[in-house]
Amino acid sequence: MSRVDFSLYLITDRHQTAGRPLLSVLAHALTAGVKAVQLREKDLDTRSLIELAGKVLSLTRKHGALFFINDRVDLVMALGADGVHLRSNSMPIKKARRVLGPNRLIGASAHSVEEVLKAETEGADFAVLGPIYDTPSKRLHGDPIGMRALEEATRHSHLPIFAIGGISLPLVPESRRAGAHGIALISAILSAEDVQAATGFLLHALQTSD
Ligand code: TZP
Repeated sequence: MSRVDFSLYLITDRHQTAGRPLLSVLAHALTAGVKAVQLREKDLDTRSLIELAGKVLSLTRKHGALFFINDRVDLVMALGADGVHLRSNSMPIKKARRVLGPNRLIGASAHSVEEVLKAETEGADFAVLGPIYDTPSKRLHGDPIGMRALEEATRHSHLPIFAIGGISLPLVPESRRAGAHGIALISAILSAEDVQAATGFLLHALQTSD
């Protein structure tokens, strides 16, 4: 059985919480059933990041959710987090595996089918492919690659693949039909007026479009 037993992967951006404290928004999402959170706060220095990571770790533990940290293999080890999320300019997957061992999870960002296949060969546990659609922070993530690319990736790879980039509730069935294991997102939860309700609807849509 895949060790990736979650289908909703919530990624943080404390600038997209509509002015609310990140921890309280995360608490609502976790209460509604989110089972995997990735801390991705690229503008924080190490000291501030580790402080925030410690708080998010406690919160995820309290709710029985997995906790990933973007890019920082060192912080994952220092805090005992559940996994790391690697970008194309992060530590290479194989090197990260040597540090993290076989039990911690490694997620890898991919922007093309080729990058998914590379992540699989190198030993990632799952891939996050996108941006599938336009996102508010589009310029940072490149041009949308579309559902076709997701379909192709899921046909060619055995890795669990999460669709990312402009994914919101109406796009869940389409993502599933394209073979996605799940969805990864920021704004559809963090910027929602009612975070708990938005999370609940997304989880329900994922469960019913299996
Ligand atoms: N990687 C590709 S798109 C993206 C990341 C981190 C942003 C996703 O944000 P949203 O708000 O879910 O579209």
